[in-house]
Amino acid sequence: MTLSLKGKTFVVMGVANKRSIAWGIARSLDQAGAAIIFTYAGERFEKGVRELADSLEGDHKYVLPCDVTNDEAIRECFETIKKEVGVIHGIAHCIAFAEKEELQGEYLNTTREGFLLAHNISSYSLTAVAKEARGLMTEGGSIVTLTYLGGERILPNYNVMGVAKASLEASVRYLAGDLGKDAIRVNSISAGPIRTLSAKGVGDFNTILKEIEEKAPLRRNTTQEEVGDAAAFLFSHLSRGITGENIHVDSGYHIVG
Ligand code: NDP
Ligand code: KAL
Repeated sequence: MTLSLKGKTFVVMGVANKRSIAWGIARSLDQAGAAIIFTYAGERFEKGVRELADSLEGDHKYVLPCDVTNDEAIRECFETIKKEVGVIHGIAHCIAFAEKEELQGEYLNTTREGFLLAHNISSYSLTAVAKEARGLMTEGGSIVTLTYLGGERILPNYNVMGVAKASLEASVRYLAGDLGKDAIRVNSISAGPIRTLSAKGVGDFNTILKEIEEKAPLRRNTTQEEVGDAAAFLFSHLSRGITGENIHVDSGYHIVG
């Protein structure tokens, strides 16, 4: 990869382990020479994220807690970043959660609690983070979030997460509308299925992957690296005219069927 992000700093939210899509983004950013600040939610992941950060080429000092359900935690996280680093140039928001029980059977059975939790963590968090990060992107910026085709179409079992992704994709457009005057762009990447911790326990994941191999224009599944490189593009000057967009990095599967 020839793209250079030297001298730029990005916050990568949502590395749980080496399979995380956020980790693919971090590796692409690292290869491009960027500085990375990692945030995590679960304390049990802190040590692992620190070790992963240390395994990269660049010297990425900061691994900070940031539970996105907590406004105070988000504020503290970005205050620390402001104090320690000052200016940032973008954020990779790679965060979603819904209770397991909501991710099977009929969408109709979604509970009020399950609906609100999924929307809180998977959609509202982007807005909450953008609000705190705006003041740190004084040289312009790029915010990238991750979505899935289930936000545009009904897909089995995705259920409330599909509705949350639709809300996330609409938030991308409204945030792009608000932040464009500050030279901050906001886009999403709609990734094809990748076997991560979140995807674990999904009964028919193999069937989903096989169908993509058979039907997607590129006849193969999506990799973390492909998503990472698309994110690096969205973080770079090369994408300066793009905002409010949803780029599918899914071997072209979204145009089929
Ligand atoms: P991972 O399980 O690796 O990452 C999910 C992340 O969400 C974890 O790091 C987790 O942090 C974080 N998270 C959950 N709750 C909170 C919270 N309250 N505050 C902060 N972070 C939280 O899975 P993926 O890499 O697959 O998921 C990343 C994104 O990619 C998600 O938005 C997902 O919907 C999207 N996506 C995934 C696809 C796939 O096939 N895997 C396809 C398309 C989109 P912690 O572990 O610290 O709790
Ligand atoms: C149609 C697909 C099949 C799977 C159905 C739903 C998947 C929803 C994704 C959602 C993020 C998964 C969870 O919230 C899992 C959670 O209930 C349990 N897991 C955890 O708590 C782990 C430990 C932590 C790290 O996970 C999180 N998220 O915090 C969708 C497939 C084909 C594609 C996927 C996986 C899309 C996606 O959005 O992730």
